[in-house]
Amino acid sequence: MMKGNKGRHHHYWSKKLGLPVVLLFCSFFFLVGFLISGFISQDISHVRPRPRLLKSIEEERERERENNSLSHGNTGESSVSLIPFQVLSWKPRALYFPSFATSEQCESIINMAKVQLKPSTLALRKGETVESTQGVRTSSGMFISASEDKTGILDLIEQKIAKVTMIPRNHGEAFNVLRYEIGQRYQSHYDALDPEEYGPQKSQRVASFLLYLSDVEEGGETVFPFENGEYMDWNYDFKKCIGLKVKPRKGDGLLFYSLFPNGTVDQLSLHGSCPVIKGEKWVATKWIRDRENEFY
Ligand SMILES: O=C(O)CCC(=O)C(=O)O
Repeated sequence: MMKGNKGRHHHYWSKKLGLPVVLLFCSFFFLVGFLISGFISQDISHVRPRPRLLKSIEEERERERENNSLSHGNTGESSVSLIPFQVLSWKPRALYFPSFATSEQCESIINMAKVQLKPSTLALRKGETVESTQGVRTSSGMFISASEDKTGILDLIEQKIAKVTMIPRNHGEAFNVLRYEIGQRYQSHYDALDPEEYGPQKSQRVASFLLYLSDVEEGGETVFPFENGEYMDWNYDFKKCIGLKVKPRKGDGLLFYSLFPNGTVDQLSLHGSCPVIKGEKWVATKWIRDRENEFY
């Protein structure tokens, strides 16, 4: 019954006004609606969220992260972590983590280390001596484990490294905090220690994590001369510092793998530190092994 009435009304108006007028009306309302919506969206783009609003947006995101997380195991975590990274290379496998640590954390590590620096040493191959390897690694450094750092900063950093590598903390060696002054460098080398060259090893270095503690004005890049395997020149001149160069940025992290998943050494993981040309370089290295560290 109602349906029939509506149909009659519709018929009445279109008959009375005529189809072209109805169409004109529709177009007019469409146009007005379109203009108003454009105006509103333009206006909104100029409005900056106020700090209180930002806070509530952040809280909302935090809640979303918590809501997005799954029920976890006894050793898992209750929320989703957001740790941004960039794949720098697949050959070797190298990842970059912007803002891995805060500026204050970096400064605190430097302050802890700078009173204990000694000339850096090297693992020696069979037949090598301290004299024969002079000039290979000219930085100063010191070793510190997370448990020795009473501020708790190295503990936090170590937890974060374990999270991004998914290799438990007790596979890591103590942090080696290094300072490079102008002209100082580390010639290209492998972190993995081949037992044929270095003698029997209890465990092998799988990966290395470098936390840059300072910016460097010029030079001081971490360099991977054989990246992608295109120019594998064994007579490589380290002074040229050619290859994939990673410029240190305070608070950023670099992770690369020395071993393939099958446990063999990735020949492309050869790396070093270019000489500092201007400024000073500070970096904390953590070598991560394939077995638990018995001294941990
Ligand atoms: O200082 C760097 O950029 C590289 C350090 C390094 O190669 C190492 O500690 O094994």
